[in-house]
Amino acid sequence: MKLLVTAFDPFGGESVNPAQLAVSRLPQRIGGAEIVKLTVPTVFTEAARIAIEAIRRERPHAVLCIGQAGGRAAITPERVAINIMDARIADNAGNAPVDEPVEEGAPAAYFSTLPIKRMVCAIRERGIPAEVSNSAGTFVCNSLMYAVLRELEQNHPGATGGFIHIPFLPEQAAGKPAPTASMSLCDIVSGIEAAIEAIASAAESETHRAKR
Ligand code: PCA
Repeated sequence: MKLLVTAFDPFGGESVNPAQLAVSRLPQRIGGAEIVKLTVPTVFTEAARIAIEAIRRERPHAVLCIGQAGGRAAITPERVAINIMDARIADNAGNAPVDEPVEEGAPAAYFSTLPIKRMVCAIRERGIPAEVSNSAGTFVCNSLMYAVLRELEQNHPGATGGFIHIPFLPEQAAGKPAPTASMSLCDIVSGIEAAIEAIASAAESETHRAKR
């Protein structure tokens, strides 16, 4: 299977985005999946435009988007993306939409179509904290997850997609008031690899079932 993995550039005054660093360290193949990597800007609409362009070009079987959720203490596969943009801070182009839809007239929400519970189990089996998150927030990450799931539903039948939020790195937390949660890059990379193995093996059993 082919898996498109996206990450964001640094935002909100940070000099790194752990998602970008972690994705750049992923190998080219994980659990039988060919990994295609893409960095998108932390900019409303633009992130989705670039991701959708890559989906149309690469035709992946699955799409996994990854972003930083500073303050979280675990790797968190997201359950749902909602049709709202409500920014507390400006994105990297100075946009700060308030209570605007990602797409006018589109459904209120899309559920992740990745095996989020299996991903959480696989990450925990490596001794790394993980849990399902029921909110991807209302900033650029949520809007990218929403736009990707909508694109997959409308134009790529059979392809799955979803999002994982990851914590700050220790060096980011070190500059903030204690206690600020963080996770080592090594654990973040290992956790993402475990999640991708779960996605690949779920896709594999799906294919076997379809063939029978
Ligand atoms: N996290 C932000 C946007 C980019 C990123 O890595 C978010 O959670 O919306």
